[in-house]
Amino acid sequence: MAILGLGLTGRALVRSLSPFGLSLFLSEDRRLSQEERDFLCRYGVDWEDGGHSERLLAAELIVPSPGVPPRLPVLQEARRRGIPIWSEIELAFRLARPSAILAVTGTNGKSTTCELIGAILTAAGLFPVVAGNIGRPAISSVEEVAGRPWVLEVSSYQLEWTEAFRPQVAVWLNFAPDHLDHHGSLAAYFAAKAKLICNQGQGDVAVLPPELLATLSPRARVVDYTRAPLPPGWGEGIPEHLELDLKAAWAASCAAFPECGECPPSFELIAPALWQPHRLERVGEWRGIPFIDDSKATNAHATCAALRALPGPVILILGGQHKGAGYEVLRPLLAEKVRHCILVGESQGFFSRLLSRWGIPHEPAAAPLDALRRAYARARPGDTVLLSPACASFDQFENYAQRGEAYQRAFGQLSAS
Ligand code: UMA
Repeated sequence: MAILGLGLTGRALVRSLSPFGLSLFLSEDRRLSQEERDFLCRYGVDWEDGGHSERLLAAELIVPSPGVPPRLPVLQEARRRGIPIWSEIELAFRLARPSAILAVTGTNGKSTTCELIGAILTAAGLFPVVAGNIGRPAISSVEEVAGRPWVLEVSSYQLEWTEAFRPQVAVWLNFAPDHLDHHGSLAAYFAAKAKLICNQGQGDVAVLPPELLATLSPRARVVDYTRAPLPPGWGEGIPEHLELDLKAAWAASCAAFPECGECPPSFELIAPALWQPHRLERVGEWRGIPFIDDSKATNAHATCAALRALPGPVILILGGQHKGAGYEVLRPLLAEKVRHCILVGESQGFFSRLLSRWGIPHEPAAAPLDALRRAYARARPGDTVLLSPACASFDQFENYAQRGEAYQRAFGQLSAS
């Protein structure tokens, strides 16, 4: 078996599969560090680095990491030769024996919804395991999840290479342009997401919003989560996008385990799951101006949700790695709520041209301390400084969490100064 990429997924695959005595070959695009070579050696894994060669084509099965683009020539060739290509989610699905699978996808709100389902099922005494794109590869939880509910966050990158993956309850929260650089087109991105429900049949449930129902014909029973009533006392006063995540989580939990609906837990047990790190996270206040870390907003729609949730005016830290989608949806909210934008990352030039056209004041900064200094210099009493970049983090950081942590550290430096 060949594994492409040695990130979180690649490492989890090596750890989980090597005890089975399989012959594993790992292929990595960049040069591996000494620590990574030692890791592979320890598990008896053969490897190549600095690119993907035709050696991959000798494998009986290829498992690409989610970030590996589907158009990679060697993957195309493997497909042409009929070599099976499965994502790690597909492989984990075939190996695990959970009591039920509740899988969540969508452009935004996936992680929050998964954590909420986890909290609801935990409160019902069902001992769920939450894994997937949320940061813990599904393959790592295959043994632990036996006989327990499996709550999986699945991205379009992971769905792309699925074949048999079939959750009993599939939640597709929303759809907006994103990841066009990876999938190549909006239609390909949509098709990858749609694989979440394509193997479902009678007895399964698809939890969807009405706008997706108009374009899909699920075989599973459909629940429109936007109309699902919440138990009394749940979610009062929370931002609209979180209320939708909560409704989806409640609908999914009740669909998988109807007993949840008979005796809803107290909202206090569930509420902590609404507030994810780096998702509208209030870091602190300096000179009376709050700083909010929304590093998890890696597309324009997520930044829109953040701007809607805040009263304004906002000094917005924007930019990073552009993923090919448009930003037009941001325009009215920028005009309404944003006093000034601080532009960071490799997309600086792109945003500078766009915001000049839209008449939004902006300036470039070298992230993160310089960006925060500039943001605070622009802020007036009553403003909020918001990091909600609408872009991926991979131009400067390993992931959105590392970006959020870097800004939180910089805020600590600034407020101590
Ligand atoms: N690599 C190659 N060849 C390539 C491309 C990459 O060898 O052509 C190598 C890279 O050099 C690197 C490794 O692959 O060493 C990285 O693999 P990866 O990018 O798939 O990252 P992982 O560390 O395995 O993390 C992945 C998800 N990453 C992506 O989808 C980009 C994580 O989601 C997920 O938490 C993790 O698996 C566990 O399931 C992150 C993400 O940004 C949070 N997801 C996107 C999103 O939520 O919008 C989809």
